[in-house]
Amino acid sequence: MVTPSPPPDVERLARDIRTGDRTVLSRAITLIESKRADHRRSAAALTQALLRDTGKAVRVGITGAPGVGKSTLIDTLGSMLTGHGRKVAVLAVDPSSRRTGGSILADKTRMAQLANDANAFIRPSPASGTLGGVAAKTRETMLLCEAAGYDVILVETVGVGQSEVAVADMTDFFLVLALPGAGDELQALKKGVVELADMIAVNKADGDNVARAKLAASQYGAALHILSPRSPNWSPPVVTCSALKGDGIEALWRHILDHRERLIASGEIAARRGEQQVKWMWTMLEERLFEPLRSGRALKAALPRLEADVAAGRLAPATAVEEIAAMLKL
Ligand SMILES: Nc1nc2c(ncn2[C@@H]2O[C@H](COP(=O)(O)OP(=O)(O)OP(=O)(O)O)[C@@H](O)[C@H]2O)c(=O)[nH]1
Ligand SMILES: [Mg+2]
Repeated sequence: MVTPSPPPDVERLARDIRTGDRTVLSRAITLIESKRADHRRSAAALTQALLRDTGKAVRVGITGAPGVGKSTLIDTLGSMLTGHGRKVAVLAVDPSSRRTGGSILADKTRMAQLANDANAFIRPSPASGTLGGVAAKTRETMLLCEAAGYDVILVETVGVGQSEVAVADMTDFFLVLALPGAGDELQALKKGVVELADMIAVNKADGDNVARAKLAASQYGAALHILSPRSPNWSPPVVTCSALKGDGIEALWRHILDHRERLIASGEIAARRGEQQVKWMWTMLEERLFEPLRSGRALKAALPRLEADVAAGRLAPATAVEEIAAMLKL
């Protein structure tokens, strides 16, 4: 296969990223996040140039209801890992408008240790957009971080909408955090999310909560038992931990490494990543194809009228599609 040679500045950027320079990495991520067509071409050339330097990290997705302790866990786990000599990148997928400039700051304060750690790199979620768009940017960012030498990637997403699926689709291990509580906690966790879980960790197992956390863990364990696991080589464990106190975090990481070892041996990690790459290609293409619908000014102006006419029965949907296709020159 012949790949068009990237413009020289991209080559230099790629070289500087490989040295692990954080300022360069941040600049490259900004390029990835840009919507400008020329930036997008450079960004694609950049990821292509770095492709062989990617893929070596342990990729972990972390989800759970707001306030369950995801950021606190990432801070504790991430600091433990940098203490082991790892380089940790923390990314996020949050397509909702929930998060504005202010809470990016809040995130950094909740990851106070990591935010000041030279071997950690924290990048907030790309600004709000479609889930597909936000997830695509986070995936590319993950690749850049790997090329820059980060060997653990932690991707946080809040348990709303479809963002968990997007994060499960870009990671090797999907960790679901839950809270200690009565049986109805289980109902609170969406079934679809539990099905994606490679492990459930009942967090805040400290102080008065320890017994309740253990009880919740055994209930989750029973519930997981009746679901068919994602991999024939892995039964998702249920653990308890305290992200705040650090209890159970070493054990949690050992499970992640154990999973990795087994799925590398069975070839599943490689197969899963291959499928993910193809899926990314299609989602990016979809995004690209829909782009003119969102950005074409004439079309954007015409869409409300077309929708209204279709809704009122004045215009057949098929005729509306013909009109739109003509405007898109399809
Ligand atoms: N007691 C106790 N409190 C915790 C623990 N982990 C987190 N918390 C507290 O729970 C609150 C929420 O923690 P975060 O880490 O911000 O939770 P999050 O899941 O990242 O929240 P969002 O990003 O808003 O969805 C904070 O006040 C934490 O101090 C824990 O293990 N034990
Ligand atoms: Mg958080």
